[in-house]
Amino acid sequence: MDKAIKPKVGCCQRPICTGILFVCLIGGIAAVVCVTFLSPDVRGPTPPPPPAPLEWWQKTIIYQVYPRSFKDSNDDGVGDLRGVIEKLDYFRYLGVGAVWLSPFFTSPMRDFGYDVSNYTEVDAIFGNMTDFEELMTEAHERGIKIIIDFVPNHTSNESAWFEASRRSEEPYKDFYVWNNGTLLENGTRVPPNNWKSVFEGTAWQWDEARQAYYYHAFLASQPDLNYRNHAVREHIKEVLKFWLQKGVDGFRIDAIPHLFEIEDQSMDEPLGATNGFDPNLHKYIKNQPEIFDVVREWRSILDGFGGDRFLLAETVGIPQEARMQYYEAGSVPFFFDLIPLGGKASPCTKSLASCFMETIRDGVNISSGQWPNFVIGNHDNPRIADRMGIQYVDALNMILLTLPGTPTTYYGEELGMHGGDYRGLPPKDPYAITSNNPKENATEGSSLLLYKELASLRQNPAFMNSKIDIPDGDLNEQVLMYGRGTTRGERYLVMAFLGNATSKQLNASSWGLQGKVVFATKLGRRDHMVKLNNVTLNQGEGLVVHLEEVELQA
Ligand SMILES: *[C@@H]1O[C@H](CO)[C@@H](O)[C@H](O)[C@H]1NC(C)=O
Ligand SMILES: *[C@@H]1O[C@H](CO)[C@@H](O)[C@H](O)[C@H]1NC(C)=O
Ligand SMILES: *[C@@H]1O[C@H](CO)[C@@H](O)[C@H](O)[C@H]1NC(C)=O
Ligand SMILES: *[C@@H]1O[C@H](CO)[C@@H](O)[C@H](O)[C@H]1NC(C)=O
Ligand SMILES: *[C@@H]1O[C@H](CO)[C@@H](O)[C@H](O)[C@H]1NC(C)=O
Ligand SMILES: *[C@@H]1O[C@H](CO)[C@@H](O)[C@H](O)[C@H]1NC(C)=O
Ligand SMILES: *[C@@H]1O[C@H](CO)[C@@H](O)[C@H](O)[C@H]1NC(C)=O
Ligand SMILES: *[C@@H]1O[C@H](CO)[C@@H](O)[C@H](O)[C@H]1NC(C)=O
Ligand SMILES: *[C@@H]1O[C@H](CO)[C@@H](O)[C@H](O)[C@H]1NC(C)=O
Ligand SMILES: *[C@@H]1O[C@H](CO)[C@@H](O)[C@H](O)[C@H]1NC(C)=O
Ligand SMILES: *[C@H]1O[C@H](CO)[C@@H](O)[C@H](O)[C@H]1NC(C)=O
Repeated sequence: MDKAIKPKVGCCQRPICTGILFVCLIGGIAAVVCVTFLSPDVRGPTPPPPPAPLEWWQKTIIYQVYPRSFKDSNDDGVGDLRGVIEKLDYFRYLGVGAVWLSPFFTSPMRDFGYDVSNYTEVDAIFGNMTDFEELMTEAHERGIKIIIDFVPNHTSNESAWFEASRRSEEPYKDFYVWNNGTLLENGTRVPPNNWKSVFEGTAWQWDEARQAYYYHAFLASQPDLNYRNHAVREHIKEVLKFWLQKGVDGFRIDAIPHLFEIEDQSMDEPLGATNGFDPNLHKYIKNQPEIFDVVREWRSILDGFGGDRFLLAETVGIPQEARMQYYEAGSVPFFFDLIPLGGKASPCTKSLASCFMETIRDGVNISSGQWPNFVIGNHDNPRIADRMGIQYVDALNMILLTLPGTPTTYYGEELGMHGGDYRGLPPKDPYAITSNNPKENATEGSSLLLYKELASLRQNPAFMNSKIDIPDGDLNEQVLMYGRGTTRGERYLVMAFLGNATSKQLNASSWGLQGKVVFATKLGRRDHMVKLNNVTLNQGEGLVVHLEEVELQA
């Protein structure tokens, strides 16, 4: 386009081209019209339009609360919604603007609430609907948004929907994925195919009442809903509307890549397909293209309640292209890839710092206009301190809160908690953040105060955007380093030593001569100047350095 325009301009500048000036003029006008109206993006020197103002979910930290083990308000040994209400001031103190609540819906709790028997009812162990409504009001009064978990893929086998479906009652008859199975010559009935559940064994469960198999991607007590059935989709939309009317600000959608299986249930999966989440092995039961139509339908329901409602999709084990499709359908795909790093099952065998760098590169490899997000811990995994090392916890919190996009913190990580794998334990309140808190926040340099400082630092526009400067290659494979800033404004260098040595000296002169430390995980460094050609970092130490503008000689 540019090349086509330039010769015309040149022609009109010559003195003896009056004869063809008219032609040039027409051509020029056409070019201007063309450039102005058809392809505004090639106008070269015109500055880009100012970025759209950020939505609330782009400006906040999301704080995940698992209500069952968070705070027990009535001493029955189980955390509850009133417990969450009691901690709302703590969230504000921390600098967290949005809370994501793990499921609190009626459930037999065979999968810790991820087996819902009634989507629109509060389970009695957590309280009642009045408590939830009060939570919404109290949170909103403090400017805190509430995101709730939504488990659309399957219900509990104790759901009224499933009970009606196994009796073949309309409209619930085809609400689930039923199959008569295959009758062998010797009279034995077997499942229709070899599909396996994520947890264990065949994904097909024989149901005596209906005399058919039902499909369950997870536990046998979690029959999958049949999203090819229009009535199911309508019922689920009603559930979304129910909570939107209660004022919820968004949903985190569980296990969404599993929403559909291939329509032809006679298809066996490739041999060798095992349990688990490997996307390459489960090509018929995961990541089906129909998912995005459903996500779009949900997006439009949310938009009916205001365009700023947030849709966060849990998407473990999806290919990169699918990530783009989730964005395009109006959701934000949760980027999980930092979580397994450093652990026993880490997919990355390099140093922790190199693995983080590589994974962060993937995390921000999205189109402009798409908003990144990062998370390092959640309810499905041991604590960061246990997986990656307690000595790195503060630096990892620093990384999470200084990366571009929206960070999600699993509750307790701001205290550097560890040992919290509660799965399979009898109901109790293992964490009692209350008792940790006064001790923690009274101590200067505690994980909590560092977290609070970071939460405040990331309010700076230099951090609240989707841009990151990642150096080419690794300057040092034990030190994670990246730059943050606005296009024309302040710039910051984030650095963390994630290696094993007690300390590390490095030359970061490619970032400038010197800078002022605005955040440090260790006491005593804050507000000091550092010479970037000779920085010493102790093990697990993280710094955020305000880079000094280098004065150019005129
Ligand atoms: C500790 O945190 C509570 C909020 O949970 C706050 O009210 C209190 O002022 C904090 N104490 C200190 C010493 O920062
Ligand atoms: C809900 O529970 C609260 C206690 O948390 C109680 O005061 C209230 O009466 C209950 N509301 C209903 C409708 O049961
Ligand atoms: C869910 O619970 C609500 C309130 O108790 C009730 O009105 C509704 O019928 C229940 N829905 C199902 C599907 O059981
Ligand atoms: C499954 O079996 C029932 C009888 O138990 C029969 O009515 C139904 O047509 C069968 N479905 C299919 C798809 O063959
Ligand atoms: C029927 O055949 C299948 C497959 O060969 C076998 O696994 C099963 O045990 C047989 N059932 C009976 C009752 O013989
Ligand atoms: C639900 O499934 C579990 C596990 O398979 C089973 O123990 C329970 O009896 C089932 N409940 C109903 C109502 O079918
Ligand atoms: C970014 O993702 C695309 C796929 O969407 C891939 O082709 C490309 O190689 C990735 N770029 C980097 C730098 O990883
Ligand atoms: C620290 O050293 C141990 C043992 O050599 C190694 O397994 C671990 O990966 C190292 N940790 C980091 C963060 O490099
Ligand atoms: C740091 O690296 C730069 C560029 O490679 C080099 O010019 C400088 O001498 C180094 N400084 C020190 C103190 O090693
Ligand atoms: C870097 O600083 C340390 C002290 O922090 C000093 O011992 C060392 O000599 C310095 N190295 C260079 C190359 O200036
Ligand atoms: C979700 O439901 C579909 C059937 O509609 C099933 O294929 C998939 O495995 C289920 N996923 C989960 C996580 O339950």
